[in-house]
Amino acid sequence: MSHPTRRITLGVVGAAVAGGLVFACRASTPNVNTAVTGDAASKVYVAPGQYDEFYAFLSGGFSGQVAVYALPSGRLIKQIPVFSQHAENGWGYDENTKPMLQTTYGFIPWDDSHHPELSQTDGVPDGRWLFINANNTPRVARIDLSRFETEEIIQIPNAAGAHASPFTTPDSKYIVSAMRFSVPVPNTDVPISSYKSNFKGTLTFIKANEPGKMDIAFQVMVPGYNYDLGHAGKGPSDGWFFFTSYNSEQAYTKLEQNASQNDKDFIAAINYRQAEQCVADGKAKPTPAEYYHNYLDPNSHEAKSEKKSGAKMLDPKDCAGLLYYLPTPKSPHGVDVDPTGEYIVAGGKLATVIPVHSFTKIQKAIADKAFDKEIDGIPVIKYEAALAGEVKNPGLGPLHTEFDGKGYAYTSFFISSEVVKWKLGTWEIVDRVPTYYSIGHLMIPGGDSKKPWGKYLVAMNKITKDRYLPTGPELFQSAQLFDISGEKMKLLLDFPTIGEPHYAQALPASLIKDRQVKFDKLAESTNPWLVKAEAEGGISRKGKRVDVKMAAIRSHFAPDNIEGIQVGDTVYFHVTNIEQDWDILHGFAVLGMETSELIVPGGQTKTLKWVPKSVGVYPFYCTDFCSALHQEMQGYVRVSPAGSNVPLVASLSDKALTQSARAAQIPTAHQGHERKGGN
Ligand code: RUQ
Ligand code: CUA
Repeated sequence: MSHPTRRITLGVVGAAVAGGLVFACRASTPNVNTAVTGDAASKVYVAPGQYDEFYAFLSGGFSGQVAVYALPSGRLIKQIPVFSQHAENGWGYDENTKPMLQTTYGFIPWDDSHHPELSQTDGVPDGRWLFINANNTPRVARIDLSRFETEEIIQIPNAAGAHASPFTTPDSKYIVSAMRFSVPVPNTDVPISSYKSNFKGTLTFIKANEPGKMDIAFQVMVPGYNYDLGHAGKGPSDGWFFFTSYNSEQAYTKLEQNASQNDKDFIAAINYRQAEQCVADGKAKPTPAEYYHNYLDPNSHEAKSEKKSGAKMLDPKDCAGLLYYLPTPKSPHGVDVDPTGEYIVAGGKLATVIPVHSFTKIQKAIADKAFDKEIDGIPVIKYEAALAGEVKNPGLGPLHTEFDGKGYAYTSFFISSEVVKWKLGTWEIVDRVPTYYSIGHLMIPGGDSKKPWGKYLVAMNKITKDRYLPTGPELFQSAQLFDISGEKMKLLLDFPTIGEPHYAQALPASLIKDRQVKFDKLAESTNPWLVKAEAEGGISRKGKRVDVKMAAIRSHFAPDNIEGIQVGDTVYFHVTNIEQDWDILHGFAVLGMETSELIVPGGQTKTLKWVPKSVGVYPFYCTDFCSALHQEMQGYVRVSPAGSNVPLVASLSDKALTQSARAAQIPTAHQGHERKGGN
């Protein structure tokens, strides 16, 4: 969902009223009852020095990032910058990571990240990677979970609004991306009113299982609806992918009304093995496409952008058995596949039931040709022919469903602001709890996989209101943790979140905590500006470009006095943190720079670009409190007029050397640090 506003909330409510539904708007009646039971505190209390049981990855929504929480404590333990510049550690500001945000639209400093997705092996999260989508300028990213760092971002061509993304196949061979906003494909200048004839959607399959080699495998051209969410089949339905769509009305104005006319929209069920076959048989058409692939090399810590072109586009008309539509009430949002792979559950925002499709019945309907009609070569399967059952009167505004692996499903209801627990197969409702307020996504550790770990459920709520001390007009979003180990769900904890989390993923900490990179080995770095020891620091000039190679170690920079820079020069500071120790980081900032600081982990080299505009002496310093003498970790750059004859010199001052020797027990060698005119 998009960023909720009062108006949108009331709009949906209005539609529900028009549909003759009666409900209580909990969001407008603050509930002072905290609804927790007596032992809640002990269930979320993780004693100082103890670890939590789960890592949870919540998308940042309009922050563009990923927030990592520990469960059950709800403690925020990391923000991973992905699609937005992050001044806190220089992501997207330093020369190393700027290429990560490159697209055919230029350098993009922000995006709207919705759905984190853990990589899987045999349908179970394996802790290797986390993928996440950028909704606005279509991209997907891969985060390496041994570093908690974004390593790869690929742009999706022929796409707009990459919302149904980046859900994975059970082997993470592919992740997908489908378009929330249909546009002309390829995009071109046409009247908006020609929507029906000119606007299309695409379903994109992205090769995902080789770090550094993510690429567009193939795309499927589909009618111009709004493709909203997706999930892969598993077990018997392995090889299939399911995408919801709304706006089968093909409205292009006032969608609120005009896209809410049809009783049913469609789930697109795609047999992607059939797609692979059709591509292999040469049935895909080469289509113009331009996109960027950006990769942060884990050995050099430098990102490179590569512009690529061309895509393979499949038309369902040319590939029989590729794609079917399942009529689904009404304006469906989430589509979730249960752990057995048999049931496909849809959350119809305006539906009065939760429809559940049966994979077995879909296969039979295809064999029997139980079709209503065909749309652009896509057979529409009869609703009843595919239906496993309906959960009746579940609540209002169903959005998303997760599973506990014990035969139960948990669905979020935005309008009636609650989580409803129901039984797969009998479709009976067994429990419901209110959420505070207006829940969007919900998440159970492994709850969309073949083997959910269960135990907890996190509700991610859109409206916070009175849950925390007020902070002016804008409040943080609120997550709530529930205990789902028993028959009845129990509220344990509220915790605030960063940005607007849409989806989340979680897995046991044991799957990743012992695989963490603690620092990079200097000996293995391939960074061209690496210095392995203080004596390797230096300075060089090529025309108006000056490169300074610098070592950072508790508690000084080497060199730390630089002269001979001139107005009109572009200076690159290449700072290597030569510490070989965990969690000893150094920062770097220089007076008047027009970018963020550098933050350099042990063994890495990072580069800051600086263009001094006037003469003077400019201090630089370490921004990360690294030692008792962190305040002494500083230096100076002298900037002279253009054409001046001050020689280019970089030196390590005696002062810094003596002090650092005291702090870090480095032998006091005074010589060998002075360099002139090159290194
Ligand atoms: S979507 S709840 Cu991306 Cu459901 Cu937000
Ligand atoms: Cu290095 Cu503070």
